[in-house]
Amino acid sequence: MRRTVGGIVALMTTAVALSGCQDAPAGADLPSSVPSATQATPILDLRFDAGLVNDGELDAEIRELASGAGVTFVAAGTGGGRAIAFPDARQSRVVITVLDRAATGLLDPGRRPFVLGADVRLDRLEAGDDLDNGENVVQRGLFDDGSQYKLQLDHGYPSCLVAGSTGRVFAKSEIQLAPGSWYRLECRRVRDDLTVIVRDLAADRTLDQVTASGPIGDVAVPATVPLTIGAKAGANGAFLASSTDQFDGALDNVLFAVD
Ligand SMILES: [Ca+2]
Ligand SMILES: [Ca+2]
Repeated sequence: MRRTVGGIVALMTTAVALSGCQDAPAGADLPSSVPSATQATPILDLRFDAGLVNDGELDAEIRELASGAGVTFVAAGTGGGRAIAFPDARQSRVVITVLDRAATGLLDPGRRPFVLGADVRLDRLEAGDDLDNGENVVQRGLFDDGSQYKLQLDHGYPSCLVAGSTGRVFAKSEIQLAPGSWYRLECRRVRDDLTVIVRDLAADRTLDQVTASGPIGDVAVPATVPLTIGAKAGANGAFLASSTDQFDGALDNVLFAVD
């Protein structure tokens, strides 16, 4: 399924509609100001149909780092095209790094609203052992960098984390993803609100959205720190063979859009 700005807005419309339902999950209220079709700009739009290519605005330097076998291209879910599949984390370590080649700062949303998303299909739930403990989907910045944004799965539960100059907010869904099925996950930051949205792509329906709130402030990471897909990398994009939270499964439609 191709991801467009129109698609983001459609999902937001769904989210707003949900918040008005009596059975909407607690914390699902959304702020009135959300990125609109004319404002949200895809900075990263990785569809994997033609390889590791960015269709978004960023002049992206994309690298794949692996200790053994790398990602493979597999048939995508609904909508056709291709997705990338990571090898079993217990057999090969892989991370895809994305750098802002011209140091434009486009990967730093600052205080503006942004959306970070990906379609995911887990191979299995993590083993939770020394070799496989967590599923990192997309992130920029490490815990010690001050600013960070991150979309991850923890025992199959999607969550979003954003840290900025004034605080850190974490939003976690109560929906545990089923291995083998495609889901669209989004993290949306608007002012002090961070919302995680989980959508079942086969059923074409939003399963959950949870908003957490608190001070976040300015989100900016040094230009030398890459955005990473499927695992984290060390400072300056160095490969971390010791990382245990590699994603196990297939990814598609990685998106980062800023208002
Ligand atoms: Ca694709
Ligand atoms: Ca894993």
